[in-house]
Amino acid sequence: MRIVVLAGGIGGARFLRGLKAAAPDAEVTVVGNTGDDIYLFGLKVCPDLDTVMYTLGGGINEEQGWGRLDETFVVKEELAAYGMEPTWFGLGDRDFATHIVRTQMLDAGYPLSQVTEALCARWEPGVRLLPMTDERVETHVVIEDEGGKRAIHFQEWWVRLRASLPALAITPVGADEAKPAPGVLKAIEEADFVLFPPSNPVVSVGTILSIPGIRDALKAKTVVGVSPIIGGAPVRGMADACLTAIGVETSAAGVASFYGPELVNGWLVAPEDAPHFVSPGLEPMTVRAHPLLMSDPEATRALAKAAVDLALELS
Ligand code: GDP
Ligand code: FO1
Ligand code: CA
Repeated sequence: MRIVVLAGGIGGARFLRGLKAAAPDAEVTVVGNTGDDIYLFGLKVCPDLDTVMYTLGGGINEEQGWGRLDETFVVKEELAAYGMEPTWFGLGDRDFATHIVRTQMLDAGYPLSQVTEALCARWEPGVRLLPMTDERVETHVVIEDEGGKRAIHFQEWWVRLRASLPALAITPVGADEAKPAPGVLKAIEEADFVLFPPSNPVVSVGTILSIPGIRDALKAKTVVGVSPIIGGAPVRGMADACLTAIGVETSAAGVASFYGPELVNGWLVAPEDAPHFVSPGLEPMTVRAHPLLMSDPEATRALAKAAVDLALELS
């Protein structure tokens, strides 16, 4: 069985861990979001690719959901002592090594897809991890403060401001001109089905879908998604602020309509959301209730199995 998963960071990575347990013999290709990527101190940081790689490779800080296990922050403190900015992004010492290797390889001329493969040779995530594109795409957020309206990097809005200022617009800068990374379209074409984990619909899955060619390739496929929204709120993080920015209601039905029945064929919602699932125009989508909290390995495996079962039924 060949499965493609479009993944962001924490929600994507945890779901993938469940998928590996639910379908141990499947060949899984992950198309990872790189719109969150940021250059810091001259280094290329790819938070979502790293979150998937560390989570599946056993190197993640479990409580936090991102960054390394047993991390120390000596370099961060030393940079701050020199007055280096930004100080609001917490890069740990172990994590720094990943960004140094990545940047050195990129500077030597390797595309991000090959660099990611090289990093994964150490972590052995048990999936093929591809960036959505080899080109630079950065999600920017338009905010308005005392200084007027301006666009800032997504990480500054998310991490420094904690989405406290409303996003007036969220744009994946560079996406229009970007191409899917080598192997992405082929993996989709050859997949038995495609899964959308409960990743952020706007700045994770939405960003991947903004790369020309990916959405069209998915239209020929059975796609099953898992709602990241339970009872009108994200399970973690501030996805509600992203949905509000693009005029989508923060609900399982709101996210389903955002993807649309022409893209998503099956949709898993929490049992408490199923009775309220009002879906004008969504009839072609098969909606199924299943506990959606990835609270422990067994619940996560069962959720991934429900997604696989629904996809097999619909293919
Ligand atoms: P990020 O890049 O680290 O923000 O991670 P993703 O984009 O992959 O996933 C973020 C989304 O995961 C958030 O919108 C959360 O609501 C969702 N999420 C996190 N944990 C769970 C969970 O246990 N169940 C479900 N259904 N969604 C979750
Ligand atoms: N998220 C934070 O909220 N604060 C941080 O200081 C932070 C550092 C960080 C370092 C490496 C990395 O891979 C991820 C990191 N994240 C941090 C998480 C991440 O940037 C965001 O949660 C996602 O990109 C949002 O989708
Ligand atoms: Ca992310």
